[in-house]
Amino acid sequence: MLGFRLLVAAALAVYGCAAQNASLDFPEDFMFGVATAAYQIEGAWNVSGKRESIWDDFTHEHPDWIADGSNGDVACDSYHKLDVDLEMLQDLGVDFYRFSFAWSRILPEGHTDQINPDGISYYNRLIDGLLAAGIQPVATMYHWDLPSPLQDLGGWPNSFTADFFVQYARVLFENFGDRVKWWITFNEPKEVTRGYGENDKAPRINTHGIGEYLSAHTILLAHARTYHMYDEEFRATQQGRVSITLNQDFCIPKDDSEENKDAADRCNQFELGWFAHPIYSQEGDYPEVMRTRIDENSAAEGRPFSRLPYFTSAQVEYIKGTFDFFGLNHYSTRLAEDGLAGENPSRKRDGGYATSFDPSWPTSASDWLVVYPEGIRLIVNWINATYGDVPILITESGFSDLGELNDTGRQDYYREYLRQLSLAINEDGINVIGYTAWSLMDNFEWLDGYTARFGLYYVDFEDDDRPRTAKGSAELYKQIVASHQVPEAESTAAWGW
Ligand code: GBE
Repeated sequence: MLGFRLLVAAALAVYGCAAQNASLDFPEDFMFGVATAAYQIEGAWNVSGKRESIWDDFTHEHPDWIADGSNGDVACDSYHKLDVDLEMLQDLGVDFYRFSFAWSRILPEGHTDQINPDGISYYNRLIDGLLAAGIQPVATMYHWDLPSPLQDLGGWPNSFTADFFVQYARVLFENFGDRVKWWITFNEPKEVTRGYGENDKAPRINTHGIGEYLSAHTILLAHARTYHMYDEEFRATQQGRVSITLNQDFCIPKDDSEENKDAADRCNQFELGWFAHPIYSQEGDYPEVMRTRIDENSAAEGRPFSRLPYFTSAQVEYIKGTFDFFGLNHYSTRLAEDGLAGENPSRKRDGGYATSFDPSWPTSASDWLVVYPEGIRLIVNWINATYGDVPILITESGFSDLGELNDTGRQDYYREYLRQLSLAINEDGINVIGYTAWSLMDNFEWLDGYTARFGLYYVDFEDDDRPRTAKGSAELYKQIVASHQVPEAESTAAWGW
């Protein structure tokens, strides 16, 4: 019996190899990780010297804006459960852990005149714990939790916020840069700007069409200054990498018409190019199509200046090239068509496109997240074609459901997205260096509160102890990380692709 089994196993192995062309789906040095963000997991919102951020204020003042009226006061309580988090990471066998620093845990007032030793020691324990387990820290400086005193001064539309950010970044390099070798200045700046141009992000100051462009401008300069500071003062000794994470749910044309192809291109330029073109393109500066349309709209509105601010030519040069890799968060894909959407004026309306989903695409627990695995292959190809052969690190990707332990939807998502990503690498020759599953565990999902869950681990938010339980997807991911192969589907799928 045993002999027969071995024979079958050997035959399968040979078949498997032949089917896989005897090569791995992912190169040996390809890195796999998982991600979280401070406000979504830490809790301890007012513990050990931490002060309020705009997300504390947002959720406390307006529980009615959150689906279940909840907040991140306790969240996964990772501030107190660091050891458990480290065990989970070790069990997954990941190469890296992407987490974010809570600015107001380190600098309670946002300013460097007061550095909170308990905040520093929390992140020291995290970083040392990771390194002891052979896991690289990938650290995000800003994942949406601006210290409230800086919002009182205007927040990101105020260009001086860049000064405060750079000072904060210096504290991070000085305290952690001896051990952190992968830095991300901002997570999803486009989403940050929505706090000043739409109603779905803190601080919910809806200066649409104006505040969103001003905040993007500040963030781009803050990013570039941080990158140059690293170059000038830290790179020689610390030898790390500094970049930014941009998010794009890729836009493809709704049909073959020229106008909808243009609309899809405008979508990608107005959303991804907005930040990517100044940093990653040869020419630098905002994409031409943004410049033209927003200048024209502003003039037509009778304004004496464009709602899209101008960089000086020195600033264009200064921002250009401030990257060591391309951090990309990618979850989903949209169909774009020519047309007007959003408030007047707004970035959405300036873009002149509307987006929708193909009804055949599988859905998730998030209204914006549908499953279109080819999208990840398309977008890394687009980035490569548009900005050249930059190393791409997928810094987030994942799927939401209502909290099933046998999370077949998430398992199918990872299998299919990773299969497409491996095609991008092996067939298309795109330089993708790593993939990050969002998220290590269920956590505070912003406006959705705890209703939409993204974790590889289930978290029981009813239990004071916040116990974590591995879902099926944790097993699957562990297997993929260890083998660098995507296993054939066991057809758990409710959907057949
Ligand atoms: C990331 O954001 C975040 O980095 C992470 O914190 C979060 O938990 C995770 O993903 C899961 O959400 O038609 O333009 O109004 C926009 C994802 C929908 C960012 C797009 C939803 C960006 C959130 C719809 N947004 N996406 S529309």
